Amino acid sequence: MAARRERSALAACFRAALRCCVAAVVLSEVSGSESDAFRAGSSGLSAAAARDVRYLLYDVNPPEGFNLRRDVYIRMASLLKTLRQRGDWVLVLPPWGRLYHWQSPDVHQVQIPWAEFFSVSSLQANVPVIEYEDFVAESGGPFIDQVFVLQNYAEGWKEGTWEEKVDERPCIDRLTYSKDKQGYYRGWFWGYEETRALGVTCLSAQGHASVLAPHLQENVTATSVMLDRAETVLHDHYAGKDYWNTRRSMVFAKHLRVLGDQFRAKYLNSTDKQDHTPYSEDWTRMRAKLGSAKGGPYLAVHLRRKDFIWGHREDVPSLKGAVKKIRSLMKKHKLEKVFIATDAEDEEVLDLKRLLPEMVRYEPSRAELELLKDGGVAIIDQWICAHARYFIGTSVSTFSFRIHEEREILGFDPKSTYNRFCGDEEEECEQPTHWKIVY
Ligand SMILES: Nc1nc2c(ncn2[C@@H]2O[C@H](COP(=O)(O)OP(=O)(O)OP(=O)(O)O)[C@@H](O)[C@H]2O)c(=O)[nH]1
Ligand SMILES: *[C@@H]1O[C@H](CO)[C@@H](O)[C@H](O)[C@H]1NC(C)=O
Ligand SMILES: *[C@@H]1O[C@H](CO)[C@@H](O)[C@H](O)[C@H]1NC(C)=O
Repeated sequence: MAARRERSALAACFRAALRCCVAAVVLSEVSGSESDAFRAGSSGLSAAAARDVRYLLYDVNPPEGFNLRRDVYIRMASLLKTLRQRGDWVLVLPPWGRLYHWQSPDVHQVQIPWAEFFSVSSLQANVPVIEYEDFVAESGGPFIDQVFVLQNYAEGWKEGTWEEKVDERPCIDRLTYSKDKQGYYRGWFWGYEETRALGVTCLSAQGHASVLAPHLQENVTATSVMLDRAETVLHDHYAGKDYWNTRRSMVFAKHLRVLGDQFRAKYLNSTDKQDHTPYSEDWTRMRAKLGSAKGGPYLAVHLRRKDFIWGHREDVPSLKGAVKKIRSLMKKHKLEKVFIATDAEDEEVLDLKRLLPEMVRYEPSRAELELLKDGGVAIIDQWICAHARYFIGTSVSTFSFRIHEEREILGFDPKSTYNRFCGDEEEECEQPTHWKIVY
């Protein structure tokens, strides 16, 4: 109880400070476009204190990669839309960091705001979202009222009787949260050590994301609710209109697109004008006709290695096998240049260069890497792959899947997009599915 009081006192204090801050802005005589920009940013703050805002936060199982996390965002945005049918919910963007694949040494890769990778105003044109640090500022401090750790049902489900359901249940796995001396729950919280939760319980959930909505609306009164292990719930309607709206709103941050475009122009003779890939910052206006994009005069390849080859998967080619396929595609499509995106170890990249000396790669300098981080570099690779005349990716890699979607948005002929390498000995090499945009 003392804890709760302390928390509300702190919250009130924060709110008061905010109101002062807002008042100060109103009183001061900022003028012109600058003041408009500021108002656009701060109006959310002043309004939040007056509104009955509720916050939805979430996190994903730590081992999951960047591109699966992008997919979980789509599920949460969909849940948020359902929640907003009854209440003023806002989605809090989970800071990026501590990802298993982001291994560049000595680069600080935690507490990364979404704005470093995505255009937040584009996301906001789909659902109301705020960065975590804005949540802390406007909600009254680094406190989350209630964490629900999502899990399956201990008993599984009876065969042939799939039903959608949600129930508070005892935790199946050991909790990754523990109580501190004051009775607050401490946990990872994206690397924000001062963040605390007032309650943590486990919620068994089976079904699509919006199956959680009635529970959060009717049985939970907490203002801020965090769903941990959010990947447990499924898409509401995979590849439906709502899915695509959210996917289309995930516009890459402008600085990353600019760097990718500069690279295309400089090394690949590729510009939007020549390639028929006009882009609008406003995704609601992007509606390229299928087949209208021509793409730059190069073949683009996503060659996923590391954990994909350690398991000796039969659907992933040897380097030799990949190069053979690359050469045959270049010949077939009369392309002289090939762009390679890969997570291969340095040694393997050297082997690849020996087999394919003409290959082009985006290799950031140390300073660029520090600035862009592994996530930004990966996005630039994806952006360049998305603009090629022809693309071939790696079997069941979410990194490749995100490139498919980006090319679909740009209006490429599906034949030039939904391609993947086959394993050297793979007999039935099924190609990726074409998912058409629903506008
Ligand atoms: N720059 C760059 N990084 C890559 C490439 N392929 C993989 N990576 C890195 O490796 C990570 C793993 O790929 P992800 O697709 O995000 O991880 P995932 O969600 O586990 O997906 P899978 O590819 O399906 O494993 C990416 O997030 C990148 O950090 C690439 O071609 N270029
Ligand atoms: C709310 O909780 C009650 C009691 O635990 C439960 O019976 C009911 O189904 C719950 N309602 C929703 C919408 O989850
Ligand atoms: C670049 O492409 C254009 C047409 O798309 C072509 O006319 C030009 O010769 C190319 N330049 C180089 C250096 O290859």
